[in-house]
Order: sequence, then structure tokens, then C-alpha cells
Amino acid sequence: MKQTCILKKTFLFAFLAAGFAYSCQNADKKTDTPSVEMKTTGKITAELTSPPLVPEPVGERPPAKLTVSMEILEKEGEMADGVKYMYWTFGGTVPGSFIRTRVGDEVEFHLKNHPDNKLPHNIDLHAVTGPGGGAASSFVAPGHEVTFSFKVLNPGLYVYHCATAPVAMHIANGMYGLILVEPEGGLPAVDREYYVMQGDFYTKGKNGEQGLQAFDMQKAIDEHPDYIVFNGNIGALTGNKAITANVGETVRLYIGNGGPNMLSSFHIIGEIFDKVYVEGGQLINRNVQTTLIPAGGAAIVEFKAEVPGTYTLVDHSLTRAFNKGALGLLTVTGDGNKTIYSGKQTEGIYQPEGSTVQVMPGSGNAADEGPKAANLSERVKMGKTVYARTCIACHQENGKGIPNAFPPLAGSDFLNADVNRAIDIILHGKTGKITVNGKDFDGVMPAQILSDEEIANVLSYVYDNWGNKKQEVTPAMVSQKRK
Ligand code: HEC
Ligand SMILES: [Cu+2]
Repeated sequence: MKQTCILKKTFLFAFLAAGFAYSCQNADKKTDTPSVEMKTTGKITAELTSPPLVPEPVGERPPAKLTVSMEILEKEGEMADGVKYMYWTFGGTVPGSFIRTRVGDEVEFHLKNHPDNKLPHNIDLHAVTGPGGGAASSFVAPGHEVTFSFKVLNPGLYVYHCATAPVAMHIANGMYGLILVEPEGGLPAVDREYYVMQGDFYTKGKNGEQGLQAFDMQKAIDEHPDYIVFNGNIGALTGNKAITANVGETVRLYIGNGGPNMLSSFHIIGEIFDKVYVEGGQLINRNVQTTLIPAGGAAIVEFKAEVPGTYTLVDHSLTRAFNKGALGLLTVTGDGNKTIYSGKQTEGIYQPEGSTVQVMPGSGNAADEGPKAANLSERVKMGKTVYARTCIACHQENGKGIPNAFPPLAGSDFLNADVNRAIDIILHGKTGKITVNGKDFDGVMPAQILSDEEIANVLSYVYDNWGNKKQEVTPAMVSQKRK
């Protein structure tokens, strides 16, 4: 772009076309001093942070010599409840420590491979101009430390990752993170900033299989991940680890995708991105619902939190979110704004012209004209269909739920303790803190618009499965509670 601008300028000068020259100058404003020639002042040690936190903004500081010291750690962690995984990490977390620089900085990078580690590693930073993005100079054996330097020339948000063979395996084990290069003067100030990175994981056992799970190279080659998650594990951004903001605050998310294979259709349910720095570069798109983040790519998204509530971060390839883990929560607290979002105002009877039965859906009459179970085994069978249609999205096919988000129905002490309470939950929904099998949940289960028969069937199915107490629920019991 630079080249063409210089050409254009010369050309236009000759013809005194000032208007064009102006727009050209404008486009080049941030690179008036080519970053290659920027002089550094002073030496500072980079602050590194673990996700979802990011270091302090660079603000007005001039380019500096910036020392980054990063330690590679191979360590066991928890992928999901009861599922262990041997992660390989930059700085002890997945994604690795967040590095924040400004354009023109000269980074002196110290990469240390902990002596307890088993393997050599290196680092390829997409913010680096040079062979392998640093990989060629940073190969380091366990118990060693290497140093290399680079100057950051291009502002933007960049992925870094290990590039030791087999590269996809090192990445699939968690070896990726983000490095931000802020423009001259820094990015505009916002109230909150967070760091979220998606990654796909391939385990020998299938999703949810307990115990220490080994990496499965064949599944990686076939691109069949068992887990697709934000920040390295299921639940990294839910429950008390949800990210937070207050009503009225501006939020900026640095979103990356480590891959190694999957693309991310990043979306926040209930929010619109006011701004997206497309692919982490200079181009700003506005009013975006879902932004595509390629493997080995990033984006910066910004929005204002206007309405209190819980917002769900997802990969909008939704089975990834609800079945493989790519789900996080943002909790916004503060006063509501009824103009922006009213909440439910009324619920009435919808009565199409000419219809005969005038009842609310789920009042237990109309829909009850459907087939009736003649015995328990039929009830359980019919309940399975209701479950698949209605409950599966949250409580999952195996009834195990999703840690920190949706409680398990499988072997649920809460469910087994009180059948009337269970009926009540299906009829009227449930919010507020509950404890299921020793784990706290504080979510929202919406009231289910189902007939007495359907509720009886689905609960009988749930009670009949997954180690629950084999309690039959009859339509009469439901009807009793509905009154
Ligand atoms: C939109 C997601 C969602 C759907 C759909 C949903 N639930 Fe729930 N369910 C929840 C949440 C969240 C909670 C916990 C509520 C809380 O924290 O107070 C819950 C709690 C429960 C509980 C009590 C806690 C436990 O684990 O024993 C039962 C029983 C239950 N749901 C059954 C069902 C059944 C049966 C269906 C289908 C008819 C269903 N749910 C559909 C989200 C959902
Ligand atoms: Cu590695």
C-alpha cells in the first residue's frame, strides 16, 4: 500500500490533484515514521498475563527495548470434569501468556524450556518479520534457555505458537497464545479488556471419557476434535470464572484461534459487536453479529454492555458450543434499560382465526390430545423423544450436562431427592443457586411448554436412566402440580 501511495503522490503532484493526495496521506498517517526506523527509548520488562486477563495498555509510551521472558511448562490439567490432559504450555496456561507491545518495540525474547519437560519446543510469533517468525532461532531443549530479538513493525493482534514437529500436535496440546502490537499512541481506551482463545483437542477417549486422556494423532489428521473450547478447557469461562462487566462499560475482547484445525464463527448471544478489527488488523468493521476467526488468526471485538444479564460466548457452529465445550459466559450487572430490552412483557393466548381449542400451549389440555402412554415402558420410550427434542441442548445426550453451566440429570441427587420439585422445575423453570452432586449451579432453566403427558414421559425417561431412581411420573402428578 505504501508503494502505491508514493507512486500516487508523485503522479498526483504533477497534476495537482490535492484531494487524492489528501486521502492517501490519511491512510498513511499511522506510518509517517516507518516503524523500521523508529528509535527506542529505555528498556522495560514486559508484563505477561494469564487468560482471560491482559497486561496494561501501552498508552503514550515511546517504542522501547522490551524484555519478554517466557517459560514452557508441560503440565497436567483438567479438560472437563474428571477428564485429565497433559497440556504443553507457554507460561503454564492455555492459551499462553498474553504479550503486549507497541509498534517499533525491540523485543528481546527469552524462551526457557523447564528441565522437567520431556520435549524440545520453539516459538513462531506471527508478529515477527523473519524466518519462521522466530521458530528458526528459538528451538530449545528441556533445561535450556534461548534468546532472540525482533522489532515489531506492524500493529495488530497476532497468534504465536510452537512450531516444533509435529507442529499440529504441539499446537493441539495447547502451545499457542496472542501477542498484541498496539499502534502509536495505543488503542482507544475501553473499560474492560479480556483474552479468549479457541482451540480444538483430540483425545484417545471420546468426549467426557474419564481419566487421563492421551492425544490422538489420527483424530487430529481426520479433523475430528473431541473438545473445542475457549481458554483450554470446558468451564474456563463459566461459573465463577465468567468474565464480567457493568452496564454502561465498553468491553474489548482479544479473540484468537489456536486451532490447529477448526475455524471459529465467534459470536456472543445477545450482543452485537460495535466494532471488529477484522482479522486483528487495521480494518474496522462495524455492527457485526458473528466474526470468522481462522486457525492461526485473531480478531479484536468491541461492544458496549447496555443491558444486564448473562451473555454466552460461542462458536456459532453450535454443536461445538453445546456438545464440545466452545462456550463461555459474560455477566453484565447493573440497572436494566427497558427501552433497549423490555424483558417479557406479556404472555397471552394466541388464537388463530377459526381455531377451536382455546388454551395456552402447554396448559396441559390441547397437547394432551396426543398419544398417551399405556404403560411405564411406553412412557419411557415416548419420554426419550421429548428429551431429545427439548432437554438435550442443555443437559446433553448422556444427561451429564455441562460443567458450570447446565447441571447433570445423570445420577443427580437433586433430581432424585424430590420428584414434585422436579415436576415444578419443568413446569415453571428454575433460577437461583442450586447444588447438584456437590457442584453449584446458578443458571436459568426456562419453563418448558409441554403437556402433562409430555412432562410425565420425559421425567419418567430421565428417572429411568443414568443411575437415577426409576421413579414413574404420571400425568396426574403433573396436573396436580400445575394447579
Ligand atoms: C436452555 C437450557 C435448558 C433446557 C432446554 C432444559 N434445562 Fe433443565 N436446567 C437448566 C439449568 C441452567 C438448570 C439449573 C437452574 C439453576 O441453576 O437454578 C436446570 C435444572 C434442571 C433440573 C434440576 C437440577 C438437576 O440437575 O437435577 C432438572 C431436573 C432439569 N433441569 C430437567 C430438565 C428437563 C427434563 C428438561 C427438558 C424437558 C430440561 N431440564 C431442559 C437448563 C436447561
Ligand atoms: Cu512445542
